[in-house]
Amino acid sequence: LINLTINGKAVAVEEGTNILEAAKKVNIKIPNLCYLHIDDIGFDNSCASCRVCLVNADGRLVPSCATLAKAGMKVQTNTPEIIEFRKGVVELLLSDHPQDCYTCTKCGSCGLQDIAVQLGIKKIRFEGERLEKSKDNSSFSIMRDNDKCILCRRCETMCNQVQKVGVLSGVNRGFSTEIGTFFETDLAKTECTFCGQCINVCPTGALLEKDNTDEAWSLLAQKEKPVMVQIAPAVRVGISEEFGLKPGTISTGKVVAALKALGFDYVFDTNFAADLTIMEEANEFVNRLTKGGDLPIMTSCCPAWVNFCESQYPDLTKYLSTCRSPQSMFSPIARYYFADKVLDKKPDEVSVVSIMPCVAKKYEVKREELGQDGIIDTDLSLTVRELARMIKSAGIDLENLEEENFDSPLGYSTGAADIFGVTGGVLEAALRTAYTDVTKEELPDDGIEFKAVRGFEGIKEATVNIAGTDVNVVAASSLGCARKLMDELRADIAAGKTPKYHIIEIMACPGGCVNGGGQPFTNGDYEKVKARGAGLYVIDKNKSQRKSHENEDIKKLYDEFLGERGGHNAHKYLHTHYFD
Ligand code: HC1
Ligand code: SF4
Repeated sequence: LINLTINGKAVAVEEGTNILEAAKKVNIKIPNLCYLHIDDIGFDNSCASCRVCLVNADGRLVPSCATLAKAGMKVQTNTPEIIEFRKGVVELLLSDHPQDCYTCTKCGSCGLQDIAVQLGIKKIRFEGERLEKSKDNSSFSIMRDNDKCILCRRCETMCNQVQKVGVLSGVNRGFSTEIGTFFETDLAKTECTFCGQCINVCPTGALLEKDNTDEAWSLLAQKEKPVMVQIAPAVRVGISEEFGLKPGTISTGKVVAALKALGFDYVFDTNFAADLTIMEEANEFVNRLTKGGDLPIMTSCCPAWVNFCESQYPDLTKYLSTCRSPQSMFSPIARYYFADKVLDKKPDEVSVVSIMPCVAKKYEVKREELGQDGIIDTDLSLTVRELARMIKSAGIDLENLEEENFDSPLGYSTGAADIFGVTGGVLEAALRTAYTDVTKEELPDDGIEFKAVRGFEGIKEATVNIAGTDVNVVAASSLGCARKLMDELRADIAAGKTPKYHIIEIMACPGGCVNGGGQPFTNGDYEKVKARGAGLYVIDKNKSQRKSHENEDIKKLYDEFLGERGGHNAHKYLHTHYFD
């Protein structure tokens, strides 16, 4: 341990600790802006670009995020000189920042705004040249506005260090420095997966989801055209934080009530389609296992992962399950089954909106293969943050709403569906049904929780014995972890070895959809992500049915509309193909 003093207080820290973290140990908070460290996912942004966290260490002004604590060091964090210096730094940042806080989407959750308030900045003393920087609205998922970028480099760190996609980096020099892409290519034309993790760490409004709330209001205004809405598993735990509730609070009934209050005609559940996904995916796995098909089977419900696989590992797309994601299974069922059978409407006489914790879902809904006869299956995909904004602007008091139930029949789901929203959950849900498909027996109640694939480590492995066969499974979250597994798989195939795993689950966002690029901002607090995941496991535990194949409404859907699992109609409405 290293002993030093900070503002006269003795502190002992491990070697390699920076001053900023050392100060936290004695409850001294050093104001900072660009610094962010998320231990659980290996994210460390301590490039000291903003200089807000300057302290005096042994007589020298140094950035506390990028300076390691040393034995005997004497640190001052809040002398008048330092406070004045910090104010100056923030004023300089503000002097080159658009002054449109009132209309900026990030207003209220902006790190720059927060630090200006915290430091009590009342006026900006500096005026100088301002450069108009680039904007990029080329993708369906992400908006980039470099005028609002403070060059903190968090997005770059996320994309390179954690996601290992490598799309974003600093370009140009000096005052002209910007965060950009290779040759300033539009984001839509790069290998960006639209995972949105860069948005989640951006302190300002420089990176945001593409806002589709205006289109949503327009759909709601068309009274002659019913609007159906589906909500993803991780939405019911994610949205709570937007309304001041504790992370992980289960808000299912309140979101349903809020959506009804907003004017959605039918409030359904993506979970219903998650159960349906398991019916198809478990069937596909068992077929591949017993008939010598391509193994491992890789889950395909995460659209950023699918994008990543298509662009970085096109040779491995044949291992992806051909199942569409639950979002994209739900919409054709809503359009071609519910609209027709229950509403007596044509597929294009209804609208389908999804609420997702994700920005890549906005891209997924635009994929041409996820529609037919010129009708796009899902009209719009909104993030949790967009939904929260709509609820707030309608003056709906979510916290005090009386809970309501989903509409039927596309609103019922088993516990297997809820856990889709957390890393390892799709795999666990698939095992619960694949086991029964192979053995024709039910897992005992105390055997349905596959604990080895739970938790927030990036890669979790297990071996499950099904009818005498050892099935090796693995769940990975983050694209960096995905890359590791894909490199291993590629190497095994090249060496003529049997691949190590039978089933691979991949979620692009660390922790899964509970940490999606469309969830409420956590400011790097990974405990919030864990609490959301724990909330989903509670929902699962409290459900009377916890295996997808027990869902009676799904059975009815096969009887009345789809026919056999994996059959002709199932392929038409529930499966897809990939680009390689
Ligand atoms: Fe997800 Fe999925 S779990 S991808 O993480 O398979 O977004 O929540 O909706 O489609 O069900 C996201 C979450 C979500 C799909 C499901
Ligand atoms: Fe990188 Fe994901 Fe951001 Fe794209 S969305 S730039 S892949 S972090």
